[in-house]
Amino acid sequence: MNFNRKDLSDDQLRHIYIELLRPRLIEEKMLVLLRQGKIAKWFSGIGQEAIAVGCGLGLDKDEYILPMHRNLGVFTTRQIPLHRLFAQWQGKPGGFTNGRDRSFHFGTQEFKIIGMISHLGPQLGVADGIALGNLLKKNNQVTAVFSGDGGSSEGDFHESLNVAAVWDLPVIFVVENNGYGLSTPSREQFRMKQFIDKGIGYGMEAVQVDGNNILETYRTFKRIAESIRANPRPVLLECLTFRMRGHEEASGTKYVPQELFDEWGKKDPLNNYENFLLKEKIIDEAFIALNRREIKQEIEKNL
Ligand SMILES: Cc1ncc(C[n+]2csc(CCOP(=O)(O)OP(=O)(O)O)c2C)c(N)n1
Repeated sequence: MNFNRKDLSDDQLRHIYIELLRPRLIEEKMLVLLRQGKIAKWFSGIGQEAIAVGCGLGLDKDEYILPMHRNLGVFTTRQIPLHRLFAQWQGKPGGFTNGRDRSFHFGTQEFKIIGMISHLGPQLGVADGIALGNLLKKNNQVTAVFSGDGGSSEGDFHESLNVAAVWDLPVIFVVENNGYGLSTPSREQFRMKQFIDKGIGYGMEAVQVDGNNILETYRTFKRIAESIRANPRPVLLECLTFRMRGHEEASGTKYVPQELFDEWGKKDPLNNYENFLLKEKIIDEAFIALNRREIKQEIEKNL
């Protein structure tokens, strides 16, 4: 994986590293809590973190993001206090839905995150509505909404992209193309080669990015957001990645060939970025150990 730092300072590169590390360590802890029966279910984003983190860092804090079930990095980059997230997932008071929900189906106006709609596709239309409001208010804000490759087979995907194109709505439609919609592989889901090819049909700019390369995702979100603020329009952003665990923890991964895990394991977003920073001497082993320790302490303190 090639990383190009361009104009990013050492401090910025280190900050991005910590933002990428945090959701990974939170997830590892949640997987332990799941085994202990302290949370009911978990949708893992391990291996896909660079997309949510790149989005959270690339947009302004007052711009709406509509994440999905694998986008923990959106919540952590918005600096939501961890005790509130942990309370939410454990169905405790102090979360965002007063114990009524224990998954990723929650939002928070305070942090400009709209809760995922379980039916997947409909949330793209909600992003259109927010973007229309922004357009009418002329506030130059961008909205980012996530869909999986599987979710894109729902009719709402077409309707939402089409109207956004026709009305020049300032939305980034993020497609996390991870090759599977639950157990259905892409080849049984659609015939096109890549999502950016859909851009032509909608008359919409479409950009493809290595979704595991944090500098690429961050920079692409930032660049597209700046461009949309100046010139309101939708952009389709296809992020190529892979789901390294099951759809959710109970459903297993028997249907995924081992070669795919081997291939994508080598493209792990955190390991690759860490190795790049080590090689460039921007961080050292002591920095890694310190930050891992600090984040783990932060997690324990907030449980
Ligand atoms: C209408 C509807 N069908 C099925 C589901 C169950 N479901 C939730 S997520 C999901 C898989 C979606 O796959 P994809 O969009 O590729 O996202 P990924 O899980 O790969 O991140 C399914 C089948 C649902 N929530 N709503």
